[in-house]
Amino acid sequence: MIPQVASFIPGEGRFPLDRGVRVSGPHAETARELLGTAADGDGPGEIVLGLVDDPSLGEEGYTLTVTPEEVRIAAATAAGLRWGVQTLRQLDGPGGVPCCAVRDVPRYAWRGVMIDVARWWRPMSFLRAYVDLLALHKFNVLHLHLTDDQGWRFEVRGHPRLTEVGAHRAESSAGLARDGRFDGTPHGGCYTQRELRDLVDYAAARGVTVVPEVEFPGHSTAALAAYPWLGHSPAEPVEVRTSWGISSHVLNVSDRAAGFARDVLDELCDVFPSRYVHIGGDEVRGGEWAASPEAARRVASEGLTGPAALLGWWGRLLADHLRGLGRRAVAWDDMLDHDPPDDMVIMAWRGVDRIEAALRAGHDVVAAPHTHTYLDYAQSDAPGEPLCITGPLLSLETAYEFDAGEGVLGMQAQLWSEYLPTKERFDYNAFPRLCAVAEAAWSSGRDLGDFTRRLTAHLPLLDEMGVRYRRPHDEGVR
Ligand code: TNX
Repeated sequence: MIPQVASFIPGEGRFPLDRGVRVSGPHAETARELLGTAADGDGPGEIVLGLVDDPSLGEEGYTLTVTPEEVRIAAATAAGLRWGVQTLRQLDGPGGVPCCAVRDVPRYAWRGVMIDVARWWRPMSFLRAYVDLLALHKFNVLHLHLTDDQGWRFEVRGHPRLTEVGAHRAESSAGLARDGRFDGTPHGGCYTQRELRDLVDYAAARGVTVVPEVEFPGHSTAALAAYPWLGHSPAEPVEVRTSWGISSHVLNVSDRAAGFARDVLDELCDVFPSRYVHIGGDEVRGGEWAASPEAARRVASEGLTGPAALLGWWGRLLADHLRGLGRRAVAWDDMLDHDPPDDMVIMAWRGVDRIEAALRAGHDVVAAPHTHTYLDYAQSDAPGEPLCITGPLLSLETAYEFDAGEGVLGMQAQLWSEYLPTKERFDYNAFPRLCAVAEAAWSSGRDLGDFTRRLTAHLPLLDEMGVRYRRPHDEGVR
């Protein structure tokens, strides 16, 4: 099982989990779908789901009892029942499910995976398959990075050029030339609000909340290409970026740009019911603000210390607006240096010390340190390893050993996608390290040897799900 359960007591015998097994109780339908059992199963075996009033199970804990005749899953919530079903699914092996008694509760409330669909658009089938994989590993947040310099993927009805113009870039080979895989053809794609609503529902049925991210005020070249009046050089419009790295362009601080951002958030909140909404806020270059008379006026009227503080102005503006919509803003930890509102959730990416700094400042924190959770980094320096973004080596062991400590809301893995243009490349970077992150996020203890053994037994399930993972300790396979 991955992630490891809190307690497991083995019993005698096995429960045969075949198609004819009857499933009853709340959420039986999703359970049947996950377990592949028939809707009209007529026994003899039975799986009984039941809600119980047991506060010690919390929001997501469950118990699972397997005897040769019957499986019982009990939880205080629908979420707990779903995780119990995922455990049952993982326990199934040749001859059935081994009899046992499991009691399990997660360590952290936020167990996330960020998928960057801005650098490369992915079909909905890809995202659904990843929702299935997240749920299998008991992740409960899919953080969707919907916009960046290289593409805007979220349909905004009030500002249609965001996707008409911003969802397409002139060529795709930038930064991948060394890989020799790209032919320089254009790249583009976006998601309609309808498609995204369907994804939200699909994920919710599996216990996964989709937390959307739209990036302000940096990483916004695609929006500037769509609406040049958002930027600093409307007479010389920028293009949707075709190279990676940090752009010098940022949104301006006009009332019109602020209104635009509010419009986007209104539509975003309409599509995504998540309590949390990510507003970006990372890697903002202040050069354009420093040279802008409009920015100077804003700095003066707001009594700010200088143009750099305009990042905080943006953060407060967006967080206030989201609060009015009953939501909470999440931002990358760059925001921490610019007086963010107390209720802003900080996603600490720049190092473990940023987790501590954000906690000290009294924020809710999601730990996402690049050294341990950036799965776009290479996992080996073996010669046959595919080209990855420049960064420290991040082995399976490094991912596994990360401990986010006490006091954080949770932790998450990042799959920035610059160098992961295809599903094969994405899978290869994601797995099996996502298994390690799943365990770091759910389980309280850590035992690398035991994890490695369980992982070996787990890989056939990933094969079955069509995942093109990197074989652990198999150097340079593709
Ligand atoms: C930094 S982390 C970024 C992303 C890149 C990533 C590549 C963060 C908030 N910004 O724009 O994709 O590095 O590793």
